[in-house]
Amino acid sequence: MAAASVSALAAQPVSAAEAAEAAEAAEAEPCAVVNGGFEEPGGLRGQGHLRKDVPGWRTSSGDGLIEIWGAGNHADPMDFTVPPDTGDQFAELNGTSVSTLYQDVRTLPGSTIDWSLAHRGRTRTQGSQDVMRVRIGGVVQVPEGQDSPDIADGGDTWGHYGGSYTVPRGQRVTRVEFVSVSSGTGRPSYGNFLDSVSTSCSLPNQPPTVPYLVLSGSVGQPLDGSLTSVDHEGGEVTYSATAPVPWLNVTVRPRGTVVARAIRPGVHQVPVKACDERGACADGRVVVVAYRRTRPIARSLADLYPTQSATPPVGPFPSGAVGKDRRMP
Ligand SMILES: [Ca+2]
Ligand SMILES: [Ca+2]
Repeated sequence: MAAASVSALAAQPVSAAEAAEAAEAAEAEPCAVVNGGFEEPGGLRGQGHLRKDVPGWRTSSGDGLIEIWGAGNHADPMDFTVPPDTGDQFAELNGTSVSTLYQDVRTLPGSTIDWSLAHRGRTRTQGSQDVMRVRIGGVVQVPEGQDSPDIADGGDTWGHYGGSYTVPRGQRVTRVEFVSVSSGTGRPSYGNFLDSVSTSCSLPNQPPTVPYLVLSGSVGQPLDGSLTSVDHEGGEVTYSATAPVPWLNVTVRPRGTVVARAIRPGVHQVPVKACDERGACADGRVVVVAYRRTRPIARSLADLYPTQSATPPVGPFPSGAVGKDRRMP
């Protein structure tokens, strides 16, 4: 049985500069946090390193100090060694005081941020837990973004958590905060170990495993690209596009040539299908990044919004978005 497969999908934007900008915005990784495992600066051994040179991270602490722990540490007041969740180092949210560590990441409105982290309490005292939250929102906004439920752990093991956040319209910079809520020891400079922080972005309704073709250009301008697929038995492959949106016209011709024309700025997506003559099919997607003709690309990206929802949902984290020992897939 031959299987048609959309094996290679190449971008054909209108210019190299626009290609770079659109691909940067449309690709999945602009929202990644830096140094999420607290491995830099490296080579730190023992507990309690107070640093101002931790790449990527900022702190709410007035002294600007971020606390990093390395191998061979001693978790006073209970004298034992805490292994990092990953790598050689981790952070303590309660550095010299109750504080928040945070990063500002670049985001595409309408995209989804998936986050994950490892959290652990500092003391092993039975029933004692350190508590933190994840807060995600705009850099300046009231109220201050969305809070995760409490993330609470004792000192015996690392707990693993994950959740997601939809970037609202117009929000191109998003602040991801890791907030100390309380310490099981009751001491403001003790508690809330944090490690293995990771974020990733995905465009709305775009399964990351489905190949796609990115077309970029001005509103109203025809955009050309081509889909490539292979029938391993040498038969013909035909293509089709389904579920067009009202402000996007996509035609997929035989041999995989795509012509698209958007009448509204934004990121628009259309599923496509490649089938061989025996009816075996593979799914793909055409992503059209359309911007206002009269604006330079750097500004027009502010106008991007998702196809499926003119107003992205903004609300509390969905129930079940946070669960202990649950990693994001
Ligand atoms: Ca680490
Ligand atoms: Ca501390």
